[in-house]
Amino acid sequence: MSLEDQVWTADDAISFVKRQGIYAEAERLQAVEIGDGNLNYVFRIQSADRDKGVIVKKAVPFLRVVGETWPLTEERASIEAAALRFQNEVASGYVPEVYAYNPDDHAIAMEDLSDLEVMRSALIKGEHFPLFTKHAAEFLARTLFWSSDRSGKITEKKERAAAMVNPQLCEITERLILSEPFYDAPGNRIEGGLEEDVEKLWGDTEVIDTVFSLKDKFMSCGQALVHGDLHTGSIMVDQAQTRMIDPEFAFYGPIGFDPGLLFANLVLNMIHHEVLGHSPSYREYLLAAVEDIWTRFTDEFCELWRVTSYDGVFHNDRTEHSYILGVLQDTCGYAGCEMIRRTIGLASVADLADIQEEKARIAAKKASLVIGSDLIKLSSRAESIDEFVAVAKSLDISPVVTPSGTER
Ligand code: SR1
Ligand code: MG
Repeated sequence: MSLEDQVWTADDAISFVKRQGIYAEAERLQAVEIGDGNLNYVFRIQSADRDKGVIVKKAVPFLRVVGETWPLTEERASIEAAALRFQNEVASGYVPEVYAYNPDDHAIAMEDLSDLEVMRSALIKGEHFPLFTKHAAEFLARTLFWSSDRSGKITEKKERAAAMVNPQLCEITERLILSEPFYDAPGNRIEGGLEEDVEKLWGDTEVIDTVFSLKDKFMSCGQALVHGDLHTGSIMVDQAQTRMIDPEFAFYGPIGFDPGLLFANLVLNMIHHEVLGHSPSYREYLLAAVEDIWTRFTDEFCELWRVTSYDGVFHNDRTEHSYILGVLQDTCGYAGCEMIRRTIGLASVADLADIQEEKARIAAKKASLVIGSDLIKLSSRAESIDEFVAVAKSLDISPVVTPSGTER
């Protein structure tokens, strides 16, 4: 049987939720495959008798977007279930509830969030979410603090870290975010018109050497249980709620990786609106969000650190400042890598790829490469989040189409 024959049908997903006791055998159910991600198959199960459905996420033994030429362990489902359960414990309300996980099926049944929108699509439409910064900051502070050594839960941390070793998914990140976009790798997708920009990036020794350090830290610094893929496609929102989904890349890594990916994707969305000549106030909204998330996240992290007081004399203004500064610098660096890989690497994002007008799309990608490299360089000297925002604002990204859609 080929690996692709192991993909579930809608009936398989229905039989799974019944076996897990979520629905009675006699209940009439419908299932549709709704997954649009790169890795897994996702089914929405609905019963004629209940309003709310159930989501079934099934890991297959290969990377969905590539096929069976890229085999991948199905154990990622156990990492995802464990990460969701931990995150729900310490940051309740910010992740979908897990109803069941079965290690033999490599499948999770979880809360249906179909009433919410994927944040990337909502931001492309120019929507505003007044509670998002508070929610994102609380999720970051609580999950990263309570999984870190700073919480004093040092035995639990080591046990969890051992259970959450995630070598294959980390390798995807090591390749796709922290290696291949920085040399002429076959998987890259470099659009015509970017050749000179890409050559310049690859020839920039400061960028290359800094990416080496960021990659080394990603591979060796188990500070906290990071979500590992916190881009805006991993966030569901509405005006009242924010949920972080899809933590199959979770592992013990550098804290700055999560805010780094999140901020990069907000800046990519900013570029999208800039090149299309949309209202400049949206740029201010997105950059204010970066600043607000950072401030709230670090304030709550430090408050939890003070109250928990595991570090005793070692927790003082000096150590607090240098710890948070290290996280800030990593945040800048990983944000830069994420922007670059979303521009020329294997997995793009709609904020760039779905810009229809070629000139505007190329202008957006050029801007992303410059801001991405500047953020990588900033990572060795950043002192405050204002510098991150200043780099994101530093380019004059002139609109390539007028708001009415006519090319200039
Ligand atoms: C080929 S997998 C590409 C990307 O999809 C996931 O969502 C991660 O971001 C990964 O890097
Ligand atoms: Mg995902």
